[in-house]
Amino acid sequence: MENQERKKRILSAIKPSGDLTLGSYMGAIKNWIGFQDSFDCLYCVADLHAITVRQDPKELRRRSLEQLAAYLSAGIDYRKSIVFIQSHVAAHAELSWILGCYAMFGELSRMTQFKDKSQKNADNINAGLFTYPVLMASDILIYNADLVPVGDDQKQHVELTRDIANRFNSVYGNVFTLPEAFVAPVGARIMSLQSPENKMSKSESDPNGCVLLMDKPDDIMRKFKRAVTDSGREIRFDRENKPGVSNLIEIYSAAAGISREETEARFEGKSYGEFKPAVGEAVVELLRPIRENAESLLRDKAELERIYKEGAERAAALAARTLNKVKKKVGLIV
Ligand code: AQP
Repeated sequence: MENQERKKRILSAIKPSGDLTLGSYMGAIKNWIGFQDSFDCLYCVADLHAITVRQDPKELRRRSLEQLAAYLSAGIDYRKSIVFIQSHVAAHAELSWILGCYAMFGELSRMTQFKDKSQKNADNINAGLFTYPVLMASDILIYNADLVPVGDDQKQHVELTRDIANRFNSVYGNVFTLPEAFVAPVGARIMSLQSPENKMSKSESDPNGCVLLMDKPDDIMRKFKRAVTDSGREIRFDRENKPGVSNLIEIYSAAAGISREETEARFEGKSYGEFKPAVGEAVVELLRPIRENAESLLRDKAELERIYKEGAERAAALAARTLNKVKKKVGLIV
């Protein structure tokens, strides 16, 4: 209908550079599920971004499929949202080349993630690591996404995407929608179980600090029983002075769907020894259906393939429109 407003479009991606964690689920994927009713959503497995750091090819393939299965089993509905694998839509890489000609060396050099990753991968500071934000800009702009749900570390890249889009639009007219970083109103920030001052992340070196989405119940329980707390006794939320306990409260509250205060009240007078396994059990129950559904999807390779191919086709159709327009604008023969 003509006067019906178009839903805002969301694009979000996670790169399969490690196994998904409880943090990726509680901080990102869980929000994605909720967005599906109010927004027009595209969710992608950013495998091209993953190869900016050297990957074992077999592992990368396993993780890409596992990540896709996890999206679906967690509640991303491939009929509502477009779910796809980045490298299946060649237009991302094509647009990325063009946009690279509108991104400045100086601004790319200022990206903090580039600086961090260069330090961590001093023996492989490749050009892909440097132009990573250009590919990300292409992922976003090719779909004219309005909103990009991101963690803090990616906000700078969304700003850069806007700068590139603005620069392009100022020469060629209104080609790209200017996207905004979207910080979801709810969304837990989950810290490592072993060093709660650091974010739980898929590249964490201590396996006990990080709960994987596909972890079995025994592993989850073991990790929570070993979780770092503090020398006090109270189960009270205080990030600064009690980071370990506060993180466990955050996790329990998110898993049980209650507030921090309710969690504190539920465990008032209980010891850490009682609290830690209770958090473990809540997480086991939260992740059980996701893992089981993902495992059965992964056994049905044909179905998974059907889903990602359909997703790629739908995404490619949208992407082709933008890419064609861009090519014409810059003077390529289409
Ligand atoms: N612990 C977390 N708490 C809340 N949100 C989190 N996210 C990740 N970890 C947490 C959110 O998930 C999305 C994907 O983030 P990511 O790919 O940057 O995940 P990561 O585990 O943090 O990855 P690494 O360790 O930084 O891996 P590499 O080095 O390969 O990039 C984001 O929306 C993020 O906010």
